[in-house]
Amino acid sequence: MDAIPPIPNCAPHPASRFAVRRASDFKIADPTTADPIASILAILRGGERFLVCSHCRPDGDAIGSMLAFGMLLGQMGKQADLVSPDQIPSIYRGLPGVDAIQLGSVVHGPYDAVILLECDGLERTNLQGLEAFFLINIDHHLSGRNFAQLNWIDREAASVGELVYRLAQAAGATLTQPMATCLYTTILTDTGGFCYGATRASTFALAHRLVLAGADPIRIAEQVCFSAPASKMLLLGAALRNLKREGRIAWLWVTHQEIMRTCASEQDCEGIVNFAIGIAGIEAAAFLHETAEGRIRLSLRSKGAVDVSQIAGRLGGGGHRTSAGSSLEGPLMDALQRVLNELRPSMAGLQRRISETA
Ligand SMILES: [Mn+2]
Repeated sequence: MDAIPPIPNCAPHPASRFAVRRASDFKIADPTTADPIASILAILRGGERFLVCSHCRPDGDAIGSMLAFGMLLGQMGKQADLVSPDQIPSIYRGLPGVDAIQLGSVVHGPYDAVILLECDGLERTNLQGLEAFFLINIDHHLSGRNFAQLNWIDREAASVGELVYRLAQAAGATLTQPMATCLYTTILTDTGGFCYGATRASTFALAHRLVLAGADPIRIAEQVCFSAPASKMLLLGAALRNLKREGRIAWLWVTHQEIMRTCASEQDCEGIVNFAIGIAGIEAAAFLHETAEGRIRLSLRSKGAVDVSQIAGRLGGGGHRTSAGSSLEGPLMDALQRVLNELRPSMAGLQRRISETA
């Protein structure tokens, strides 16, 4: 990875009139407060300057939620710094306000609070210096944890963007076209185009409201779903040559050499696993790719019968029931063996359940 430039706006703010607040300055009796929306709004209204961040290698939900949260803070008259440790994938670079996201790895503040979107712990952010601040954790993953001073985890939400929408509604914010565009992107990407995850009637109701507010579903879909670089298709070809099937499991992989040969980036690995879960009769799928550092990135998908967040959890990662991931030690074939060792028993249980009900 390229050297990460420092975050220009993360130095102490010259106009700042308030002292740096530390997590210990805040007294919240119950971290799993009964009314997280009201508690979060109270913190936002009481402060002036906030940092908004998400997980490393940000996806559509991470980026769209960060941008929408920044817009909400802007409407509230607050200052928002948005930061990512990794580049924004090209398909999201057309999102409104995306230039406001700064690349960086160390944060300084001062901030009244740091908002973490889609993270089950500080380590997911790949940012240093966060532990000094009051932390607000907003998540919808099964693997979500109450690690922050204030936690709002709704595992029913289709995207964290859906939670940002609810927060903006409670704050009385105006749903502008740019905000609606960012929030629609979070739902479109996290549900795989309204195909999986927590897609339900309320998801379409929210999409309806966002389109009425100016989100253009055709233009957003074109940007997000039909703008892949050619390198991604070449990499997909290499991955499909490594496709294997065993019963109800399918898996495929690419080596770092194959990534280099196709001139692909790690971002191009996004979504390749969907071609394996897309096979008839397959209940769980895995895609592994080798990083430049020799680590192995694992993506898991399920059609719902198997909870891949548990499998990812046993391999040091996490996620949702139907979509999860992890980072493993190499070499690639050893990592694949560890993944199959976890997947096979879960499929055996599934086969039993299917034959019992037959
Ligand atoms: Mn998400």
